[in-house]
Amino acid sequence: MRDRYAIIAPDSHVPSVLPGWTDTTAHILISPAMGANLVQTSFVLGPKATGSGQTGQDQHFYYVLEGKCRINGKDLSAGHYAWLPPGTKFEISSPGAKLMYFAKRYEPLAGTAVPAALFGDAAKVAEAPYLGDPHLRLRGLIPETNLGHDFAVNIFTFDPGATLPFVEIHIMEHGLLVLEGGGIYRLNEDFHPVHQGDVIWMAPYCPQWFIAKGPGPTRYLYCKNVNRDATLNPH
Ligand code: UGY
Ligand code: MN
Repeated sequence: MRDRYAIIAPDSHVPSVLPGWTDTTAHILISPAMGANLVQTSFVLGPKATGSGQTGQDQHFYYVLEGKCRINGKDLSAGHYAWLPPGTKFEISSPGAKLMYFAKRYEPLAGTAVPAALFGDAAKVAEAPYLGDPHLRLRGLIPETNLGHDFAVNIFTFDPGATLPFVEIHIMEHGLLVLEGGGIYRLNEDFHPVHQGDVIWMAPYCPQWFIAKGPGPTRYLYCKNVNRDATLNPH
């Protein structure tokens, strides 16, 4: 952990008991307690798992890594996801699943409606080459073209040896999970090997770059605040 980033590997996880959840092991990986403006939590749901509550002023995003679960009446399995707007009750049940969860305070935009709840399947979302590189492909799971959305969740796929095209420095903050493969992440001036299951927090303006190793593809799931003038809307 550094001031502007953290890499949280599975062997350091310590579970939390979360009110509203039964038969569930939760690891809160990224949170405001470390200076982040987002939350990223891993949920391992047992055979009798239930979770319920209210999104309140936040938006929730659930991505199914393994198994099956039901979120607000929709049946989801691996690769499926749910985005819940603020002010939404949620009811989750499962016979066993692993979920990755992201949440962020929703920032309303005057004159623009809050989008309705969204359910999807990552496999059905079209992949596009990133900045013209066919070896680096992006899937946007939330339609960012709707300015009502202030939070993007994407999946990046890198062929072996593919890289982010330049060292990024940007106001947006990321929470990230390596879904498959691995490589070397540059964060600030530091270079770290990362593997499947590793989580990375990148604060705003943290310099970031990545090169994927082989032999297979590398995929990561990450979130990003978008579509708001954060210079004028401090949290
Ligand atoms: O969307 C992004 O900012 C992305 N290119 N960043 C990243 O993968 N670290
Ligand atoms: Mn970035």
